[in-house]
Amino acid sequence: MLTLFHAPQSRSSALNTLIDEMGIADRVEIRQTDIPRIDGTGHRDPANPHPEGKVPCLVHDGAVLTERGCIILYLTGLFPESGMAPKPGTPEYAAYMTWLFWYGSVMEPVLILDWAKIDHPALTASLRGQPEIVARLRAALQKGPWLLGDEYSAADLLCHSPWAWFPDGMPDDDLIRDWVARCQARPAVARSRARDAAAMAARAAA
Ligand SMILES: N[C@@H](CCC(=O)N[C@@H](CS)C(=O)NCC(=O)O)C(=O)O
Repeated sequence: MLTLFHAPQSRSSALNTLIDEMGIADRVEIRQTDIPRIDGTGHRDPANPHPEGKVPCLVHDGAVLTERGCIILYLTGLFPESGMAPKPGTPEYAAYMTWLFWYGSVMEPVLILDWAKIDHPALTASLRGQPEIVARLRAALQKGPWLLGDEYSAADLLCHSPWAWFPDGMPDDDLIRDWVARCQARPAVARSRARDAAAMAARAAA
Protein backbone atom coordinates (compact mmCIF):
# COMPACT_ATOMS: atom_id res chain seq x y z
CA MET A 1 0.00 0.00 0.00
CA LEU A 2 1.19 3.49 -0.90
CA THR A 3 0.28 6.51 1.21
CA LEU A 4 1.37 10.08 0.59
CA PHE A 5 1.28 12.46 3.54
CA HIS A 6 0.33 15.75 1.93
CA ALA A 7 -0.27 19.25 3.33
CA PRO A 8 -2.08 21.54 0.87
CA GLN A 9 -0.12 24.41 -0.66
CA SER A 10 3.24 23.08 0.40
CA ARG A 11 6.14 21.19 -1.14
CA SER A 12 4.00 18.04 -1.19
CA SER A 13 1.68 19.71 -3.71
CA ALA A 14 4.20 18.72 -6.41
CA LEU A 15 3.58 15.07 -5.51
CA ASN A 16 -0.16 15.60 -5.49
CA THR A 17 0.19 16.94 -9.05
CA LEU A 18 2.54 14.14 -10.07
CA ILE A 19 0.12 11.43 -8.91
CA ASP A 20 -2.58 13.08 -11.02
CA GLU A 21 -0.24 13.39 -14.05
CA MET A 22 0.72 9.72 -13.71
CA GLY A 23 -2.91 8.57 -13.50
CA ILE A 24 -2.19 6.63 -10.31
CA ALA A 25 -4.66 8.33 -7.95
CA ASP A 26 -6.33 4.95 -7.46
CA ARG A 27 -2.98 3.39 -6.43
CA VAL A 28 -1.80 5.98 -3.88
CA GLU A 29 -3.82 7.08 -0.88
CA ILE A 30 -3.34 10.81 -0.37
CA ARG A 31 -3.59 11.46 3.32
CA GLN A 32 -4.01 15.05 4.30
CA THR A 33 -1.82 16.10 7.18
CA ASP A 34 -0.81 19.28 8.95
CA ILE A 35 2.54 21.05 9.34
CA PRO A 36 3.72 24.14 11.22
CA ARG A 37 3.47 27.00 8.73
CA ILE A 38 5.54 30.18 8.46
CA ASP A 39 2.48 32.28 9.43
CA GLY A 40 2.35 30.48 12.80
CA THR A 41 -0.64 28.30 11.96
CA GLY A 42 -0.63 24.51 11.83
CA HIS A 43 1.13 21.94 13.94
CA ARG A 44 3.15 18.79 13.58
CA ASP A 45 0.99 15.73 12.97
CA PRO A 46 2.14 12.79 15.12
CA ALA A 47 0.64 10.41 12.54
CA ASN A 48 3.07 11.65 9.88
CA PRO A 49 6.08 9.29 9.96
CA HIS A 50 8.50 11.82 8.40
CA PRO A 51 11.39 11.98 10.92
CA GLU A 52 11.02 15.78 11.12
CA GLY A 53 7.24 15.88 10.66
CA LYS A 54 7.62 17.44 7.21
CA VAL A 55 5.87 16.83 3.91
CA PRO A 56 6.01 15.16 1.51
CA CYS A 57 6.37 11.74 3.06
CA LEU A 58 5.55 8.56 1.18
CA VAL A 59 4.94 5.26 2.95
CA HIS A 60 5.12 2.05 0.93
CA ASP A 61 4.13 -1.06 2.88
CA GLY A 62 5.70 0.46 6.01
CA ALA A 63 8.86 1.80 4.31
CA VAL A 64 9.23 5.57 4.68
CA LEU A 65 10.54 7.80 1.90
CA THR A 66 11.20 11.54 2.18
CA GLU A 67 12.56 14.25 -0.18
CA ARG A 68 10.65 15.18 -3.31
CA GLY A 69 13.32 14.03 -5.75
CA CYS A 70 13.52 10.65 -4.05
CA ILE A 71 9.74 10.17 -3.94
CA ILE A 72 9.44 11.21 -7.60
CA LEU A 73 12.13 8.75 -8.64
CA TYR A 74 10.48 6.01 -6.60
CA LEU A 75 6.98 6.53 -8.00
CA THR A 76 8.09 6.92 -11.61
CA GLY A 77 10.15 3.73 -11.17
CA LEU A 78 7.21 1.82 -9.67
CA PHE A 79 4.87 2.93 -12.46
CA PRO A 80 7.04 3.20 -15.59
CA GLU A 81 3.98 3.14 -17.84
CA SER A 82 2.95 6.56 -16.51
CA GLY A 83 5.06 8.38 -19.10
CA MET A 84 6.52 10.87 -16.61
CA ALA A 85 10.09 9.50 -16.79
CA PRO A 86 12.32 8.11 -19.55
CA LYS A 87 13.26 4.46 -19.73
CA PRO A 88 16.09 3.50 -17.32
CA GLY A 89 19.39 2.95 -19.05
CA THR A 90 18.80 5.59 -21.71
CA PRO A 91 20.69 8.92 -21.99
CA GLU A 92 17.39 10.67 -21.23
CA TYR A 93 17.10 8.74 -17.98
CA ALA A 94 20.63 9.81 -17.01
CA ALA A 95 19.60 13.42 -17.59
CA TYR A 96 16.32 12.86 -15.71
CA MET A 97 18.07 11.53 -12.60
CA THR A 98 20.64 14.31 -12.78
CA TRP A 99 17.92 17.00 -12.77
CA LEU A 100 16.16 15.43 -9.77
CA PHE A 101 19.33 15.16 -7.70
CA TRP A 102 20.68 18.54 -8.80
CA TYR A 103 17.40 20.16 -7.79
CA GLY A 104 17.60 18.95 -4.18
CA SER A 105 21.37 19.18 -3.76
CA VAL A 106 22.10 22.45 -5.52
CA MET A 107 19.22 24.37 -7.05
CA GLU A 108 16.84 24.72 -4.10
CA PRO A 109 19.61 25.38 -1.54
CA VAL A 110 21.04 28.13 -3.79
CA LEU A 111 17.61 29.73 -4.26
CA ILE A 112 16.88 29.65 -0.51
CA LEU A 113 20.29 31.12 0.38
CA ASP A 114 19.79 33.82 -2.19
CA TRP A 115 16.31 34.63 -0.89
CA ALA A 116 17.73 34.80 2.65
CA LYS A 117 20.55 37.06 1.37
CA ILE A 118 23.20 34.71 2.74
CA ASP A 119 26.51 34.76 0.94
CA HIS A 120 29.83 33.12 1.81
CA PRO A 121 32.84 32.06 -0.27
CA ALA A 122 32.42 28.46 0.96
CA LEU A 123 28.84 28.37 -0.33
CA THR A 124 29.80 29.80 -3.69
CA ALA A 125 32.73 27.40 -3.94
CA SER A 126 30.58 24.34 -3.36
CA LEU A 127 27.13 25.25 -4.68
CA ARG A 128 27.95 28.08 -7.13
CA GLY A 129 25.07 30.59 -7.40
CA GLN A 130 22.00 31.90 -9.14
CA PRO A 131 23.75 32.72 -12.47
CA GLU A 132 24.88 29.09 -12.77
CA ILE A 133 21.34 27.85 -11.99
CA VAL A 134 19.89 30.04 -14.71
CA ALA A 135 22.64 29.09 -17.18
CA ARG A 136 22.06 25.39 -16.64
CA LEU A 137 18.30 25.64 -17.10
CA ARG A 138 18.73 27.89 -20.13
CA ALA A 139 21.14 25.46 -21.77
CA ALA A 140 18.47 22.74 -21.59
CA LEU A 141 15.55 25.00 -22.53
CA GLN A 142 17.35 26.35 -25.59
CA LYS A 143 16.94 22.81 -26.95
CA GLY A 144 13.55 22.51 -25.14
CA PRO A 145 10.64 22.88 -24.88
CA TRP A 146 11.23 20.69 -21.81
CA LEU A 147 14.32 19.92 -19.73
CA LEU A 148 14.69 16.56 -21.47
CA GLY A 149 13.91 17.92 -24.93
CA ASP A 150 10.60 16.97 -26.55
CA GLU A 151 8.99 15.18 -23.59
CA TYR A 152 7.53 16.73 -20.46
CA SER A 153 8.68 14.78 -17.41
CA ALA A 154 8.66 14.81 -13.62
CA ALA A 155 11.98 16.70 -13.83
CA ASP A 156 10.08 19.71 -15.25
CA LEU A 157 7.39 19.30 -12.61
CA LEU A 158 9.97 19.49 -9.79
CA CYS A 159 12.46 22.01 -11.16
CA HIS A 160 9.96 24.67 -12.21
CA SER A 161 8.18 24.62 -8.83
CA PRO A 162 10.03 27.52 -7.13
CA TRP A 163 8.91 29.85 -9.94
CA ALA A 164 5.33 28.61 -9.61
CA TRP A 165 5.20 29.31 -5.87
CA PHE A 166 7.48 32.35 -5.50
CA PRO A 167 7.58 34.06 -8.91
CA ASP A 168 8.70 37.40 -7.48
CA GLY A 169 11.63 35.96 -5.55
CA MET A 170 13.09 34.00 -8.46
CA PRO A 171 15.55 35.11 -11.12
CA ASP A 172 13.71 36.46 -14.15
CA ASP A 173 14.64 34.97 -17.49
CA ASP A 174 12.67 34.79 -20.74
CA LEU A 175 13.23 31.08 -21.45
CA ILE A 176 12.52 30.10 -17.86
CA ARG A 177 9.38 32.26 -17.76
CA ASP A 178 7.96 30.57 -20.87
CA TRP A 179 8.86 27.10 -19.58
CA VAL A 180 7.19 27.81 -16.22
CA ALA A 181 4.05 28.96 -18.08
CA ARG A 182 4.07 25.72 -20.12
CA CYS A 183 4.46 23.65 -16.95
CA GLN A 184 1.70 25.57 -15.18
CA ALA A 185 -0.67 25.12 -18.15
CA ARG A 186 -0.81 21.36 -17.56
CA PRO A 187 -4.40 20.40 -16.61
CA ALA A 188 -3.09 18.34 -13.66
CA VAL A 189 -1.67 21.53 -12.13
CA ALA A 190 -5.07 23.25 -12.22
CA ARG A 191 -6.75 20.19 -10.68
CA SER A 192 -4.11 19.95 -7.94
CA ARG A 193 -4.39 23.66 -7.16
CA ALA A 194 -8.20 23.36 -6.94
CA ARG A 195 -7.94 20.41 -4.54
CA ASP A 196 -5.44 22.34 -2.40
CA ALA A 197 -7.59 25.48 -2.39
CA ALA A 198 -10.61 23.47 -1.23
CA ALA A 199 -8.54 21.81 1.50
CA MET A 200 -7.20 25.18 2.69
CA ALA A 201 -10.73 26.62 2.76
CA ALA A 202 -11.94 23.65 4.83
CA ARG A 203 -8.93 24.07 7.15
CA ALA A 204 -9.73 27.77 7.65
CA ALA A 205 -13.39 27.02 8.35
CA ALA A 206 -12.58 24.27 10.90
N1 LIG B 1 13.88 18.94 1.17
C1 LIG B 1 12.52 18.55 1.50
C2 LIG B 1 11.87 19.75 2.17
C3 LIG B 1 10.55 19.39 2.82
C4 LIG B 1 9.97 20.60 3.55
O1 LIG B 1 10.71 21.47 4.05
N2 LIG B 1 8.63 20.66 3.62
C5 LIG B 1 7.97 21.74 4.32
C6 LIG B 1 6.67 22.10 3.59
S1 LIG B 1 6.87 23.24 2.30
C7 LIG B 1 7.54 21.27 5.70
O2 LIG B 1 7.06 20.16 5.83
N3 LIG B 1 7.66 22.13 6.72
C8 LIG B 1 7.19 21.82 8.05
C9 LIG B 1 8.29 21.92 9.06
O3 LIG B 1 9.35 22.47 8.75
O4 LIG B 1 8.07 21.42 10.17
C10 LIG B 1 11.78 18.11 0.22
O5 LIG B 1 12.07 18.67 -0.84
O6 LIG B 1 10.93 17.22 0.28
